[in-house]
Amino acid sequence: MSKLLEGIQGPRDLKKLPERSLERLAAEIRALIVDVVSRNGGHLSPNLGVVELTLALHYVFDTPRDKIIWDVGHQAYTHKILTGRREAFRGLRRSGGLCGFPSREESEHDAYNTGHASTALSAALGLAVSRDRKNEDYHVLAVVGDGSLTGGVAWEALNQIGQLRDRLIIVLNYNEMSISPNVGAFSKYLTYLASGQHYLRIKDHAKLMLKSIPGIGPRVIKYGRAFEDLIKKTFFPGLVFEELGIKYIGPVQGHSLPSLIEVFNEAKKYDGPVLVHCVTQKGRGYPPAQANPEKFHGSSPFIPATGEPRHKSDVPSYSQVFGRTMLKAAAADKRVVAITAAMPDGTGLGAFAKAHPERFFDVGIAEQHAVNFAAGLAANGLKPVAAIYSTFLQRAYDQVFHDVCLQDLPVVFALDRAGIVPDDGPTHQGVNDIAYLRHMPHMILMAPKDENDLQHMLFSALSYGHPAAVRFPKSLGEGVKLDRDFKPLPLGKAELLRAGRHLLLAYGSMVRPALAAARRLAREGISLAVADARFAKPLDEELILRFARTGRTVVTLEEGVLAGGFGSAVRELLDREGRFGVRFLALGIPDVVYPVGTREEIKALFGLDVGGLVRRVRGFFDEARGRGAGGRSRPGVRKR
Ligand SMILES: Cc1ncc(C[n+]2csc(CCOP(=O)(O)OP(=O)(O)O)c2C)c(N)n1
Repeated sequence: MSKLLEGIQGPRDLKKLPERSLERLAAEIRALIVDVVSRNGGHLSPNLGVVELTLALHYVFDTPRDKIIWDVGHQAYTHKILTGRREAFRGLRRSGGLCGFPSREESEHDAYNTGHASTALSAALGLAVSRDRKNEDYHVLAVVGDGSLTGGVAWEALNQIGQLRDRLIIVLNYNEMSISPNVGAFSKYLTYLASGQHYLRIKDHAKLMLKSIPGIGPRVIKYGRAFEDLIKKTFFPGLVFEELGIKYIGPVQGHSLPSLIEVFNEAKKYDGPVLVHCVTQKGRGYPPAQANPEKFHGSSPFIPATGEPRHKSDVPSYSQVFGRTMLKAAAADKRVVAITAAMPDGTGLGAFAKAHPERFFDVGIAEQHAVNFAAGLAANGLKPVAAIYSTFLQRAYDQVFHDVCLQDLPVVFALDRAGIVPDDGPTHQGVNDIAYLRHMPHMILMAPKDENDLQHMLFSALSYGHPAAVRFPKSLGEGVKLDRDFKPLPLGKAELLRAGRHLLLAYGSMVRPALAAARRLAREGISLAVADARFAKPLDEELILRFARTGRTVVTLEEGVLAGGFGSAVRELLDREGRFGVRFLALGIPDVVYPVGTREEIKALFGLDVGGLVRRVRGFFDEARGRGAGGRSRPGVRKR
C-alpha cells in the first residue's frame, strides 16, 4: 500500500484526504518521527502526543494564512512534516538541516519563533491585536502545554487576553506532564477539569438543589440533555478561564480526530478568545516513550526496537557530577536546599529529590519565581542552589539583580548547558551568562575545567557567603578522577597550568583546548603559559598584571559571547591599570545568531576548536612580527 504521507506536500494535500484516512496518516507520521529521532535525537514524547492534534489543526485551519504559534515549539515536528518539510525532516537538528523548533527563516508556515516556554500566548495576542487593528481576517492560534502554562508570562498574557477580548484560539495541550510530571496548584486544577469531576459534582449539586424546588425541579431534571446544557451554561462561567473572559471548550479527547475536528470548527466560529482543552498522552504510540515519557522528552539517539540509547558512556556528564555533588553537600550541611524550574532530571537533581524531598523544590517553568524564592530562603539562613540552564536564567535577570545581588544573599546558581549547546539551535545557546551576570554587585563567577573541579567549585560557592554562579557545559565530563573530599578554592585565584612567556588565560571549558593549542604553538616557537582562570569575577588580577607588566601578550579564551564577557573583564582590568603596552586578544563568540550544529561544529565555526585557536593565536603573533596582512609591518604594533 502506498503511503499517504508521500502525497502530502503541504496542508492543501491534507485537506483533500477524507477524514477517515487521517488515522492511517497519523500512524505514518508517528513512524517517521520515531525513525528520525532515533537517529538524530530530539523531542520524542511531546511530538508523539500531538500528532492527531496537529493533523486536526491543519485539517480545519489554513496556514500560512492562519497563524499557529507553538509554545516552546518542541512539539512542532508533525507541523513541519505537514508543511512541506517531510523530506528535510530527515536532517532534523543536523547542521544545515531543520531546526528542532519553529523557525520563520525556515518556512512561511512558522508564524513565530519559539524555544523558551510560555511565550505563545503573548505573541498570539500581539498578532491578533495587530490583525484586528489592520482589519485583516484570519485565525490566530496558540498551542500551549499545561507545563508551559505554569510560567508567569503566560498568565500575564491571559490577563490581557481577557481584557482585550480579541479573537484568538488557545489550544491547551494537557498531558499532565511538563518534562517531568507537572507541578503546582494550577496543574491540579487542570487535572480536575480534565477528569470531568467538576462537572459531575456540579451536576449532582444542582440536582439536589432543583429537587428541593417543589413542582418544578423534578420536571426539569426529567428533560435530561436540556438539563445538562442548563447546568453547563449556568455553572461553567465559574471556571478560571471563563472568569478571565476566555470561553472554555473541553475537555476533548486529544487523540480522537473526529472530536478534535469538531471542536476546532466550533472554536473557529467564536468571536473572542477561546480555549480548547485537549487531553493528550505524551509518547503516544511508541511503547518505550509511553512508558517513560520523561526519558524520551528530549532524547539522544536510540535503538527503535528497544528504546535503549545508541551510545553509552562510563564517563558521567557534568550534570550527573553536579547532582552527586549536591547529595554530598546536602549530607555535609543541613542548610543546603535545591531548586529547579521544571528540570529535576535534566539538572541531575533526581537523586537529590528522592533523598531529600523536603529540601527539594520543583517550582514549575518559573525561573523568575525560582530565583525570587531562593532569595527568600537565603534571607532566612538556608543555602539554596538554583539549578537552572544558562539560557533559561536569562528570564530571571531582574530577580538575580534585585532580589539576590543587591541584598548580597548567598544563592548559588548552577548554570548547566552553559556555552555552546548542541543540536537545539539559537534559542538554547548558553553563551550569555558571563555577560549578564558579570556586572551584578557581589556576584562571584566560576567555571570548572573538568568535572572534578566542578565539585570543588560548588562546594566553595556554598562557603563564600555571597551570590555565586558556577557554569558548566552540556557534555560528558573529561573522564578525570573525582576526588573524594571537597577542596576549598581560594576566591579569585587562577591556576597556572603551564609555564611560558605569554599568557593564554582560559575560562572553564576552554582550558583543555588552550593547553592543546599551546603545545602545538610551542613547536612553532610561540611560548605560551596557560592558566585556568577559574573565576571570571573576581579576576586573578595579580597573575594577569604579572604578565601584562612585562609587556607580553595576553590572550583570553571563553565559550561565551565576547561583548561583556570574560575577555571584556580582562580588557577592562588592563585599561584600568594602564595597559603597559600589552598586546591583548579576546577569543570567544560574537553576538550573531548561528545555525544548528554540534558543539564541535559551532566551536569550529568561531575558531574555538584547537585548530582554530592555533590559527588565530598564530595569526596574532604573525601580525606583531609584521607578517600579517600581506607581510607588511603595521606602524604602532609592538614587535615581539
Ligand atoms: C523558560 C523555559 N524553561 C524551561 C524550558 C525547558 N522545557 C522545554 S519543554 C518543557 C516542558 C513543557 O511542558 P508542556 O508545555 O506541558 O509541554 P509537553 O512537553 O508536556 O508537551 C520544559 C520545562 C524551556 N523551554 N523554557
